[in-house]
Amino acid sequence: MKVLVADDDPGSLLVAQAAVERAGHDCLAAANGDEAWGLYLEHQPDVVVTDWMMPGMDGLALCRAIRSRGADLYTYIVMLTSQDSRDDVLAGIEAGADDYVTKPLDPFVLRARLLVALRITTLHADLAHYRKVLSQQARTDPLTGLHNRLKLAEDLEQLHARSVRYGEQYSLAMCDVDNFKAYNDVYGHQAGDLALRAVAAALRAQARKSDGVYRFGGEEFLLVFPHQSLLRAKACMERALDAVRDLAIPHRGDPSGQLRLSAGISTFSPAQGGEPEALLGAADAALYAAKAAGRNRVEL
Ligand code: GH3
Ligand code: MG
Ligand code: MG
Ligand code: MG
Repeated sequence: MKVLVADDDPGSLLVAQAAVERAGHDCLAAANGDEAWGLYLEHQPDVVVTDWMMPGMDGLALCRAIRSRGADLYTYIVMLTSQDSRDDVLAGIEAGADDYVTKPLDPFVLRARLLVALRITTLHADLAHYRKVLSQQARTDPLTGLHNRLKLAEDLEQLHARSVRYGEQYSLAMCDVDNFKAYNDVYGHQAGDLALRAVAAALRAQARKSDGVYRFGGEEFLLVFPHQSLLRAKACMERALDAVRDLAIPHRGDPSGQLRLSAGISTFSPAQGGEPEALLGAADAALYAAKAAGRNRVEL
């Protein structure tokens, strides 16, 4: 661990520093609270061992400053104090300290407390890791690996707010595999799954990096084109439909004998306004029109 020790008493600082280093940790030493805060910001230590009474920023203020940052990773704080009255201990813990050690400092006591610190910081690091993994998982469709509807809702809200603020347009395309129920009926559900994965990969590969590609539901995909007009988005979708046709996945249940898509486009323009929900509805209505007009096409 990286351990920051702060104490305005040079003797006490040396004892603490030696104990930290003997325990095998990297030690940063500060002669007062302000210096400690500077080192903290620069080095993000795992543990802070701080004296209570220091000129300038005292231990209590240092605790509060560290806690108010709400950093991703937890900093374990040990207060060093000769003030071991009950009230003082409570004030220290309330300010954000995890533990306290009374002065004069016994190096063995500090080593023991650092073992606890290691346990707690490891726990927090694990927690942060799982939180990140779960958050990614919650936004990913397991079959296709594309982003899912939750991520779409978040991204769309952000894009919409940005577009309103800067007066920019953007377009959405809702697309749906043609006669996919028949595909499952003829080839089986597992083959259907494989086809959906192939379609998803083709859509993702064909789209630009800045375009969003999401699995909206069953065999429906949603594409988001930031800054793009209706006609530009239509051209993009025509290419996407080409890319899926180029996969040449045999489909006996489709008149063409191959797996194909239909799509509907809608656009947000700052002049007309409108909410993302309405845009999704409009793209869905355009998709319905594409289906009604014979499928395998893009409608506005
Ligand atoms: P249309 O051309 O009008 O879109 O006809 P369709 O048959 O594609 O439309 P429908 O909504 O009737 O059928 C969609 C089918 O997609 C039904 C459902 O079983 C299938 N489906 C949805 N999700 C999955 C999936 O994850 N895997 C597989 N294999 N099939 C799925
Ligand atoms: Mg002091
Ligand atoms: Mg369909
Ligand atoms: Mg459908």
